[in-house]
Amino acid sequence: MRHFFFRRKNTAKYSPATPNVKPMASKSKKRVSPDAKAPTPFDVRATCSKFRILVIGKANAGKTTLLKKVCDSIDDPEIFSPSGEKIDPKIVEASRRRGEHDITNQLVFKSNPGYIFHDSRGFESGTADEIEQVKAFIAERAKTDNLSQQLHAIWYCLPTDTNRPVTKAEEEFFNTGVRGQVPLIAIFTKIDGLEDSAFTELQNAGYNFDKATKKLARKTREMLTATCREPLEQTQYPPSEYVQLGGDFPADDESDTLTLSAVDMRQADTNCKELIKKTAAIISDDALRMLFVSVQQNNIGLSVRYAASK
Ligand SMILES: Nc1nc2c(ncn2[C@@H]2O[C@H](COP(=O)(O)OP(=O)(O)O)[C@@H](O)[C@H]2O)c(=O)[nH]1
Ligand SMILES: [Mg+2]
Repeated sequence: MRHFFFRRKNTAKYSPATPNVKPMASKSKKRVSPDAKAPTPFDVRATCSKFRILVIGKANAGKTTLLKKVCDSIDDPEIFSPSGEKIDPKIVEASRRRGEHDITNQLVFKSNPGYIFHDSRGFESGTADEIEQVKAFIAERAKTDNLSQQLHAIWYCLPTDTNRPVTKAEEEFFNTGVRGQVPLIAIFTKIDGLEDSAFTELQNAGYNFDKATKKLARKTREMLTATCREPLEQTQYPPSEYVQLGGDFPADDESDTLTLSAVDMRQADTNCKELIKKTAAIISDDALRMLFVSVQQNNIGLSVRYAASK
């Protein structure tokens, strides 16, 4: 029996955690805070009702899968121009095929319109132009005093199922301080793929099936540290935080009894709680953190409603 037969139950199709739901009201309600000094989500929403995130990652890094999960959506996002006009997805698809990609477009999921995402396709080798483009976009957003137009966080997706998860171009991104003051989380995706490589390495090293399975969590964590985390930590402007999607390996170094498995984020029972928790933790501005939590709480509310109706 191949080891992943019992670890993976449902890898064939993306299966959503919740169905798509009606959009929540986007207009902020004016409420008076009981404590006038402390900002509440309602106060913040009066000037900025959306949390704006730049998502960076090569094609197939798992960005769309992640965003759908965060927003509890099975549908693709709607696309809006920088001035807020809705764009026909077919036009975007055509330009994507021609190799163009517009980072300034705003992606919004009907199921959680509290988020605005900007999508950047990441950096392959020799993509100095693309790094410049992202740098210009971040710099332009940093210039504005308008909180709702600023970038509030960057989610940088790195697929771990490749030989070199952190490319030279990506090291350059982190060495040249492109992100400025915007908090950035490095998100390691496709950990289940890394785990498969770890299993192969263990078997190649002579471990039988049972032994390899017992050592798997530790080995995967070691590979994650060596090939993903350390190269980023050694850069001049490293990420503010790190999250591995679907692979929460405890820091138990000596025992060989860790049998936790990584999960494929396409599975229905996966979630992004760790990413949400860490994103909230790296937002230094109190008011913005409150906005983020309130945008996300709407989502948790939706999840709870869905669970109750099942
Ligand atoms: N094995 C595995 N595949 C995934 C995972 N997340 C997404 N994928 C698949 O990887 C491919 C690219 O994902 P997508 O979210 O479209 O990536 P994007 O191009 O960065 O938006 C799709 O076929 C997804 O179904 C994961 O956690 N594990
Ligand atoms: Mg995508």
